[in-house]
Order: sequence, then structure tokens, then C-alpha cells
Amino acid sequence: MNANEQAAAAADHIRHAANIDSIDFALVLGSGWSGAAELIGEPVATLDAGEVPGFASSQVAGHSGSLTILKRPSGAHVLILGARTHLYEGRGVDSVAHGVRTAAALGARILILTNGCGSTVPEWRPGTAVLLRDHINLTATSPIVGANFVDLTDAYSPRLREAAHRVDAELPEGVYAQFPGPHYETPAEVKMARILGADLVGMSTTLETIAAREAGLEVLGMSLVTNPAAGFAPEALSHEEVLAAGREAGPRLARLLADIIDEVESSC
Ligand code: 8IG
Repeated sequence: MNANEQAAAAADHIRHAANIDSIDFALVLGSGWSGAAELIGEPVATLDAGEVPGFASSQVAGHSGSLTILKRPSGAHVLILGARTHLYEGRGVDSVAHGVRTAAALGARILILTNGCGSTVPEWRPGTAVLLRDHINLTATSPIVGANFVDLTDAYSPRLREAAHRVDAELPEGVYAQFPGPHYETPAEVKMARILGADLVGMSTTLETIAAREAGLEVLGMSLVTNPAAGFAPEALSHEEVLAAGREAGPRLARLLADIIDEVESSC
């Protein structure tokens, strides 16, 4: 099976299991963002990732392993992808893009990608939410195979960023660089990323955005700064610090994300 056939099989499974025809939005909840689901809609179905074709249960603390379908007061359906596959899991780039392709196969038009990341902007302390304006893909790979020259000029939808700014005019915008991980960067690598134009460094999102643009989805990207990137703080980085920043910021981020989805829905 090729990647799109895999996604079609997953979409069929979800349609039957949740008894829905299609979805409107898809949402990937990264580190620190998991509390948002309950503010966005009523659960219609929760599926363990392991039971849906092409998905695997998550290995990472702080990342859930489930797919949830929510119904909004408007009647719109939202697919919450709690089971992101990272490139560093070694399951290949098609596994990384599978959730996005499944969302597209289910009819989603809008994809919201969230993540936790390190910051190279000293004013953006842990707990700061940042809207993605653009990205730098430092993974040296692409989810696209073949001569499909997908345009990424406005990969992060200006229209959706405007909607987010109507909710919070102060929301900063930044450029996110994806490293392959799973190790954090050296201070020299962070300095390089900064010189190249990155404000944020992480291990997800850019490959998903590329797959989403190939599939014709509009993308909104949001990062939670959980730590100063390596070399931007005196202490070493720890996954515990990342989880703690997420816990602390969780309720505020959840509200922000739910309000942005309300705004996006009412403007489209
Ligand atoms: I959360 O500082 C989180 N994820 N690459 N660097 C990279 N990924 C991250 C970081 C970080 N913090």
C-alpha cells in the first residue's frame, strides 16, 4: 500500500468506528497542549492509535496515544491527533505524515499543528505561545516523493494567522526550525539555527506542514516555548522541565486554542 492508500484505510476505519462521514478540522496536540480538547467540543469517539491502520501507540511521556473525534456546537467535527509520530522514532517519514494524510482523507480543510519547543529569543520565556510564520526544515528529508513541486510560500496560512491575531493581537510570530532529534541541539547548533533565521527549535511540525500543503490543507502552527534553546540558559535541558512548563501553561493555552478555533470557524 502506498501512503495515500494507507491514509484512506485509516480514514475508513475512523469513519466506521466514530460513525461520521467527514471531519472539518484536524488538530495535532503537542507537548503542553493536550488540555485543549475538552474546550473544543464533545467527544464522539476515542480510538487507541494502535487500532487504527498506520498509527502506533506513542512511546513518549507527555504525548498521548489516542485519536479523538469531537463534535462542535456548530456540528463540525474535529479530529484530535494525540498520537504524533516523530521522525526520531525511526518509523520513516510516511509514518510522520500519516496523521495529516488521514485528516485530508477524512475531508479536513484546516489543520492546526501545535508543539513544544526551545526558544532562541530571550524575551520568549517558557510558557510563551508563538504563532508560526514560517519554518526551516533541517531534517534533510521530505514527506513528498516524486516530482511534485509543492509551493510553501504561505505554508502557514496568513488568513488563519489573522484569525489568531483577532483573538490575541499580541501573539508573537516566529520561524520554527525542525531538527531530527531525539537529542537536543548543541549550543553551536542553536547559534547556527538562530543565524539562519530560526526563533524556535523543535523536532516536529515542518514535515507535517509539508504533507498538509501537498494535500491542500490550510495550516495554522502554534508553538509553546517550554525551554530556552541550548546555550540560551545557564542550565542543561531536561524533559522534566519541558513537561513542567507544559503543565503550568496548559489551561491558558487550551483557552487560547479553543478561542482561535471559534474565530476560525466563524470566519470561514
Ligand atoms: I519541548 O530545545 C522541546 N523540544 N530540538 N530543541 C528541540 N526540540 C525541543 C526542544 C529544544 N524543546
